[in-house]
Amino acid sequence: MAAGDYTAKNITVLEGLEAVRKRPGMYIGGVGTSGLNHLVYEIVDNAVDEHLAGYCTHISVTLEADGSVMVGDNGRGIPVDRHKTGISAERVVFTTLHAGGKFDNEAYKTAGGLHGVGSSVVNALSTWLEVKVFKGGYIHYDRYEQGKPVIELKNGLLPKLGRTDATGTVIRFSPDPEIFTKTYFTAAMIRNRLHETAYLNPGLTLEFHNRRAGEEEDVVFCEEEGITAYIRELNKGKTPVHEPVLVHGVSDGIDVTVAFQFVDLFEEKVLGYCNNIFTSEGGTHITGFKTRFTGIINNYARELGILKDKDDNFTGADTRCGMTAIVVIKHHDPVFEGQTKTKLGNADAAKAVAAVTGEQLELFFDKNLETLKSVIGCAEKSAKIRKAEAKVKSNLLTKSKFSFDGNGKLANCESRDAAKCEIFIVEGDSAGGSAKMARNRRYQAILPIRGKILNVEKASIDKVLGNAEIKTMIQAFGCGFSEGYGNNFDITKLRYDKIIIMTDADVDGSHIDTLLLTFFYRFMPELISEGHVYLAQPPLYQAVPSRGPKEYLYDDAALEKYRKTHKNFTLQRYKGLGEMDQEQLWETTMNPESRILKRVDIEDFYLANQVTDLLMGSDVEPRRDYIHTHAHEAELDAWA
Ligand code: TSJ
Repeated sequence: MAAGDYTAKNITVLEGLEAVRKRPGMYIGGVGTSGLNHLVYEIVDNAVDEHLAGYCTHISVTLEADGSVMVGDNGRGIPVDRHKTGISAERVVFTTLHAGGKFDNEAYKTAGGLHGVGSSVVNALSTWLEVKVFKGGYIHYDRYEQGKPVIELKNGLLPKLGRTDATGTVIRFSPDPEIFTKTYFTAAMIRNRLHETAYLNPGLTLEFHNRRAGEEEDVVFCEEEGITAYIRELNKGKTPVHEPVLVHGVSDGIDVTVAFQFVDLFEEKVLGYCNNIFTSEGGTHITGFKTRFTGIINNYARELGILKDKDDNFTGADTRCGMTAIVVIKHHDPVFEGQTKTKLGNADAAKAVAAVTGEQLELFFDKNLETLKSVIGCAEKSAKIRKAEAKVKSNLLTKSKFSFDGNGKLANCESRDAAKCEIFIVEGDSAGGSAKMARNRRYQAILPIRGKILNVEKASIDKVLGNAEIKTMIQAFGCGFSEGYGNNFDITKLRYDKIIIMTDADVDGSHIDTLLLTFFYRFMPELISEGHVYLAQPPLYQAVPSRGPKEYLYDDAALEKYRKTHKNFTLQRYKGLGEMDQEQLWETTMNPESRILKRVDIEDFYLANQVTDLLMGSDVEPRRDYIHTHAHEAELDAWA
C-alpha cells in the first residue's frame, strides 16, 4: 500500500471520531451520567468478548482517585502487529468506528463475533486514553488525546515499555468534561453491572476497585452457579416453593440457558438476555420460553389428573404466577428492535428456546415430581382466583332489570333521559327514606347506602367488586368500570348527569364522601374528570326570627352574618340529614331551584389522592378539615 493511501485513510478516521464528538448522544445515548457510565461498559464488553472466545478469566475495573478509570483483562492482548492499512491493529481498534473485535482480517474475528465495538467511541470522548498490551513477551504502549494518537509509530508499530511474561490488555481513560455534563462515574451502577456480568458468565472473575477519596472499596464477583445464583438473588427475602431449576441446551446453533424458581406471591418476573445484553423489552426468546412452558405445565397437569377433561387449560399467566425466570441466549446474528432497541426480533430464537425448554424441562420434571407439583400448585391457585374474579365481573355485567327498589335499595327515576337525571347517594336508611319521599321522582333517583363502603385503596379487586354498595352503584350508573381487566368503562352509557353524594356534615359523613370519591377515582375516573360528581350541601342551621321568614344557614360564616342583621331568633342546629323532614330535605338539599351543590373536580381529587394517607388514616380531624375546605366554593345550581 502506498503511503498516500494511508494518509488519506487516516484523515477519514479522524473525521469519524470528530463526528462522535459532535453527536455523542448518537453513540452512547446521552452526555449525562448514564452515557458516562456507558463508556466503562463499552470497554468491559471487549474483555468479556475475549472471555467468550475462551482466553480470559479475569477482568478488573478501577475507579481511580483522579477521576479516570482503568479496565484490564488477562486475555491474549489486543493484536499489535501491522494491520493491512500499514499501522498497528491496536490503532485501528481505537480510531475506526464500528471496528474493534471485528477486524477486516478474518483471523482476528472473536469467537462469538458478539459486540464490543465501542472502543473508538470511548477514545473519541476521552481527554486522554492509554493502552498497554501485554503480548509476545513485551508491553506495548499507546496514547490518545481527544481521540487523536500522540505516539509516533516506528515502522507502523507501537513502542515497547519493557518485557513481560503476562498477556492481557489494560486501558485507562479520562472522560472529557467538554463532552459530558458530569464526569463522575456512578460506583454502584458499575459495580452492579459487573455483578450482572458475573451471573451471566459463570467462572469469569470480575473485580471492582474504587480508589476515590471517601469511597474506597474492593469487591470480587465470581458466580460459579451463574444465573441460578442470579435467581436466588432476585428472590432474596421471598418464600420460594422449590429450589431453582436450570436447563441448558443448544438448538439450531443457538445456545440457550433458562433458570426459574417460583415464590409464594402473585407476581411474574421474566428477564431476558441475548449475547450478555439485557433485553428489557423482551422479544422472541422470552415468547418461545413462555409458550412452551405453558404447554408443558398443561400437559403434565392433564397427565397427573390435576386438570380433568372438563377443565380448561391453565392460561399462560396462570402457569407463570409466582415465577422468577431468566432466559439467556447466545445468537450469532441478533436483531434488536423496539423503542430502545432492547427487544430481540430473531424468529429462530423463539424456536430454539422453545425446543431446549421443551426437551430439557421434560427430562427434569420426569425426575423431579415434587418440584413439578409445586409449580402446578401455583398455576392452580392463580386459576382459582382468576375464575372467582371473572364470576364477580360477569355478575356485574349481566344487566338486571333495576328491581332493587323492592329490596329497599335503589329507587330509580322514571325518565331515561340521562341529561336530566340525577342520582343521590344518601347516607343512612332514614335519610334515604325521607329522600325517596321528597324527591322529584321523574328525574331523581335515590340510592341509600348503609354504614361505610369499602376502602378501595386497601381492598383487593375481588373484594371491591363483591361489595354490595359498589355492585349496586356500578349497575345503577350503567357504564361499567375500568381496572384490572382492561378498560370496560363507557361514559356515554352513564344513566345520570349528576351523581350527588349526600351525607351528614360530620366526621362519618366526610369519611363516606372520601371513600366514595376514592372508589370513583380508582374505577370510574371520568365521572370526576367530566364533572358528573357532586357533594350535596345540607344546611348546618335553621334560623327562625320572631318576625319574617325562616332561613337556612349552610356554614358558620353564614351564621355570623345572620347574627349581625337579626336580633331575636331561635336557632335550630341540624345534626344530620335524618333530623330533617322530607319537606326540609327537599327545600334545603334536593330542590335544584334552591339547593347548593359542590362539584368535585379532578384537581381537587388529584390533590386528595396525594394525601390519601391523610384521608384514609385513623386520624379523623384533618380529614374532615380537608373535605370541608374543599367544599367552600359551593355554588348555586340551577335546574338544567
Ligand atoms: F481490558 C479491556 F477491557 F480494557 C479491554 C480488553 C479493552 C479493549 C478495547 C479490548 C480488550 C481486549 C481485546 N481484550 N482481549 C482482546 N482480544 C483481542 O482483541 C484479540 C486478541 C487476539 C486475537 C487473535 O485472533 O489472535 C483476536 C482478538 C480479537
